Amino acid sequence: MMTAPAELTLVGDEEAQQAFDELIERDQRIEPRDWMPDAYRKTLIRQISQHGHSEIIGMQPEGNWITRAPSLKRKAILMAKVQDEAGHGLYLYSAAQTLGISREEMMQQLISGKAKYSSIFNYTTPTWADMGAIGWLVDGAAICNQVPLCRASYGPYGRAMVRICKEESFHQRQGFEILLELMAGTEAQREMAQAAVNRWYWPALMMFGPPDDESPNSAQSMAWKIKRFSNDELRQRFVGMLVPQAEVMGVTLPDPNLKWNEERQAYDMSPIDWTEFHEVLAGRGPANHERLRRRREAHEAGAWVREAAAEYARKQAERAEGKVA
Ligand code: FAQ
Repeated sequence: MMTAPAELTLVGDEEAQQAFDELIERDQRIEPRDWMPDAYRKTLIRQISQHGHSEIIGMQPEGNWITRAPSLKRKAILMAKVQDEAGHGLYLYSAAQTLGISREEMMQQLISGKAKYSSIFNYTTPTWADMGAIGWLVDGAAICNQVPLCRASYGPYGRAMVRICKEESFHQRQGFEILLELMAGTEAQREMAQAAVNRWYWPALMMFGPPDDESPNSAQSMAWKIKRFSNDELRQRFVGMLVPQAEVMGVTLPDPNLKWNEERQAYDMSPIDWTEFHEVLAGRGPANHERLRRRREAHEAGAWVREAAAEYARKQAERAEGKVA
């Protein structure tokens, strides 16, 4: 008996879904050519592209200090870090492209203001100590969040994360070292370091996303083994990492209620001001407007490079076909 094509598709999808579920269950990787549910593909495109945009926009707060770094050595280190961030953006865009979205589409979503990127990059960097606080707190939070992502079920994302995390470790270290040096300096330098830590501490805690009971994507992303830990679990782990490091530096974490809880084996802390987080996500943070304006300008200024590269590729292809001498 002949099987109708519609039935064939249905049976095929069921089998494919089962094969997908088994791969996830056995903790194996989903690769670009494997069948995957549409919702899995969409959530990966959402998370990976937002992550890529965060790296690209994240170059701006530090880019602001490249020309004003206090020494040649500091300038070289900062330039290398910001270049790493551009590289991370590119790996992430490449990983997202394997899911069927183009680079152009992602860039349009970013510059039109439709796409999200991490709230943290909408804060300003008024002093050199902010470079230390970004490295220590922002890269520190990024590592805490991203090390588990090295085991994300989607192969290209997990593999990109391995290299990114290695580089983030150097970034975190350089931030720690900037603050350590300032804390060993004059009274004014110590005050500058403490003020930067005060500015970045709460926004860095918000990087992990809303509390678990207000995180619409977590449960499904954890079931698909994209995320391995919840937002609150990672935030708690991050605070636990910071406390001994703050002691070494001699900076105070700006939370009067931060206290070790023996019973929970974790730090108790003050509630986070989620109104601020939602304001930043709604485009009303200290630097949202400026970040997007700069990104649009850079995109427009780079148009000639993209056009020249496309034209060169076209000529190369013609040559290969023997049309042009
Ligand atoms: N900012 O349901 P959930 C870096 C959104 S890279 C803005 O919990 P999910 C390196 C979320 O997208 C930093 N939006 O979402 C560097 C969702 O919106 P949607 C970026 C946020 O995805 C260092 C909605 O809220 N890292 O720092 C934020 O399960 C120094 C509901 O939230 C990554 O992207 C936020 N903070 O969990 C560069 C890591 N939090 O899409 C330069 C990968 C949440 O439904 C200098 N991403 N939202 O409209 C992740 O791990 C996850 O996507 C989370 C959010 C944990 C960020």
